[in-house]
Amino acid sequence: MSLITLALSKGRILEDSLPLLERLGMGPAGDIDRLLRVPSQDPNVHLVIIRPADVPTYVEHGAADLGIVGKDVLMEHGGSALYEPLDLDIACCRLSIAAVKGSPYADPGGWPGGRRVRVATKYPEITRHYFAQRGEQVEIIKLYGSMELAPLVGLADVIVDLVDTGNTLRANGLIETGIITRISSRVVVNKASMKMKHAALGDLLARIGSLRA
Ligand code: PRT
Ligand code: MG
Repeated sequence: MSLITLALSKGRILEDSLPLLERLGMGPAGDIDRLLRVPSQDPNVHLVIIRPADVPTYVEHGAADLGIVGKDVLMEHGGSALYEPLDLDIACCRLSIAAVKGSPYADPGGWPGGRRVRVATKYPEITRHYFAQRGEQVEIIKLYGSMELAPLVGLADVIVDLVDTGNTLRANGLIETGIITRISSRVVVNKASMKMKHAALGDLLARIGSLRA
């Protein structure tokens, strides 16, 4: 049996992944608040717990054989260097466009003309692609967090951000004006690992798949 390394996205995806891993007999066998690399209850599986945005990189380079990561992060990372065999249907949300309620940018009839619309987002690649496909030339303002603040202080006209309940938008006087895509967490697999550890990974993927069926 080959040793398998599974990369987990720290934060809310980890929270949603843990019950799944427990049911697979692969829960962490160590202090996940301190350790970055933890053995699991399965002696053949090791866990690495990293920033969500780093998961595709670890798996792409084979530092982890597989990983659990948000579709938002995968889309922003781009490329087809990874297999994406399973949708886990956890940490679900949507990637949406939002504007200040009552502002011209919240008007369903369309944005005011005159100058390029400024879009604040943590997802410049997805955003650029989305608006380009619609023939809209936008100015993208890359932020690392608290996108909701940007239109309130005049840094941007609209934001592209993840929305779940909509409470954060509402609390900040923003309104969702469009949905770019639905998001959930996916299993991604390194292509070389899939060949070299075919039996072990195939078995593991089948077990994960049967869990969610
Ligand atoms: O720490 P680091 O910057 O590396 O990552 P992070 O802070 O983005 O991680 P974390 O723990 O927030 O997890 C992010 C991942 O969880 C995303 O990549 C998504 O795949 C998934 N996810 C699911 C979400 C949400 N739901 C979500 N609601 N990520 C973020 N949110 C935020 C959103 O950005 C907004 O600020 O929650 C707020 C909106 O929630 P509602 O319920 O008020 O609408
Ligand atoms: Mg964070």
